[in-house]
Amino acid sequence: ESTRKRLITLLAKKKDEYISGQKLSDELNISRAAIWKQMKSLENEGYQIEAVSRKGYRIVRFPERMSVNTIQWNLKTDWLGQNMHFEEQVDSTQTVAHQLAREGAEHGTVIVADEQLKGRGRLHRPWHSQKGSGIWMSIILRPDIEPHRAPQLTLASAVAITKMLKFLTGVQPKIKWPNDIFVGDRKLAGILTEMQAEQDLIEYVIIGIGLNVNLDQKAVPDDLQDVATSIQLETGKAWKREELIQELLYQMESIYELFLQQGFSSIKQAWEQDAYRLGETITVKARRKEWEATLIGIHEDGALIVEDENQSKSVLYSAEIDWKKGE
Ligand code: BTX
Repeated sequence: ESTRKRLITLLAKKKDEYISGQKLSDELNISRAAIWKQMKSLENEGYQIEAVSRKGYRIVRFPERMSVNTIQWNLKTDWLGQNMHFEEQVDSTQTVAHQLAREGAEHGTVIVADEQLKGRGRLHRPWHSQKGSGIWMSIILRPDIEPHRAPQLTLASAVAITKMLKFLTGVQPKIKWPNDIFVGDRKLAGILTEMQAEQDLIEYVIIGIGLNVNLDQKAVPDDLQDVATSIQLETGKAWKREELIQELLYQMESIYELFLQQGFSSIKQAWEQDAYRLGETITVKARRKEWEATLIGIHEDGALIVEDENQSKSVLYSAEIDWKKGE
């Protein structure tokens, strides 16, 4: 690691705290004059650094370009994202995550990309991941739970995303079972959960999150014009992705801990509170059939509960739901 990178890491650790020149020179093993020179070069790259006598140095503003440093700068998690990778361009952060997980990457490792060339959704559907316009991120988790519970992590992640959106952006998101976040009838975000497991042991789970942030109408591809939305389209302004990622990881970490300690049922209520078309008639596609039903909610274990016109209830573990045909 270069001195420069280590210097940024030291400065970036705490948002509002100063670090003394002496401490920096001890940790990096370079002279005070060399540190001053490094600071000047950082400033030339767009960092704004404040120097206060007897206190030390502090980063006030980061450059526009996203990096591990700009994301970790104000990250309030204990473990999630403390190990982080950032790539300018990848095929898919999922692929990178699988590779890292196989090589032993620790629980809570996060991979963020500025652009994906082959972003993917479920069933090999493509996920449009234009440069600089969204959060394209994968999270490696190593939960000590039975493999059949892994889909609950998708629902838990959806709750974390809605909490972040409501808290920071004021957008009113709805969770469409099992893995999408909608605003109105347009998709704002999608979650792709993949798992490597044996019999009754999870080796790792990868939670992929795609969230459209600064995508304006012109940038939305033709085939997604009626399908997709972004935070910018919903709020009329551009957003700093780092800030959203920091809050999202913070929400994810606390919901994950709740999930492990108290089980999925502790998240069920939060999920249903923001459920898409709860109590309304929807079209359900499952078990090679398609029918209209009322969306009742989710079961204690995360399964979808729907009720048909004869008041007969179904509990579904795999299904696609859509708004009522003809609407
Ligand atoms: P999904 O299969 O539920 O949704 C995929 C469908 O969503 C596509 O068929 C298309 O209709 C629509 N779609 C494609 N791109 C977008 C977009 N940018 N915004 C809105 N709608 C879109 C959802 O799958 C899960 C997606 C996870 C994506 C993340 S990004 C980070 C990680 N890496 C990776 O390759 N995938 C995940």
